[in-house]
Amino acid sequence: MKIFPKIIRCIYLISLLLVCFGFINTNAAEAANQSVVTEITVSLGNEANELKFEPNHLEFEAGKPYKLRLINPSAQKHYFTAKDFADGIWTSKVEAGKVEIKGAIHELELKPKAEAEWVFIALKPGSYTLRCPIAGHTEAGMTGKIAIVTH
Ligand SMILES: [Cu+2]
Repeated sequence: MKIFPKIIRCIYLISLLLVCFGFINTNAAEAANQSVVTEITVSLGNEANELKFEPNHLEFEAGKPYKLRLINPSAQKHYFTAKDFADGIWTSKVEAGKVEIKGAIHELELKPKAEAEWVFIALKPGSYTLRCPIAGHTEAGMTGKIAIVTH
């Protein structure tokens, strides 16, 4: 006769666990929805082989997650160089092709037609310089400004 309440208690505990687990799952989904990643695309050069970043003014909000998509539609390679900016963010990963690189990144080189995604959280407010250091490119105007702002 003692075994029956034990089974009931067991079923009760299991259903309690299932309810808790469902609750945690719902909360995780809500949290993921709230921190929606903002996607921004920057072109390094263009199809006309002009030496410029498009756009050349970027603004990020401190504390927010971003996916910076870098593309190079031109016929020559370019760099995305913004070392102080890179120090002012927390890089989650850089994804290029089938490769994901985790950890701090300071500079990206994009070969013609290449594409990469830089996933990070903007942290340190400030104004940063972006440039392509390939000989002649910075001088020709391949520069930009990046701002991390607070609201
Ligand atoms: Cu360049």
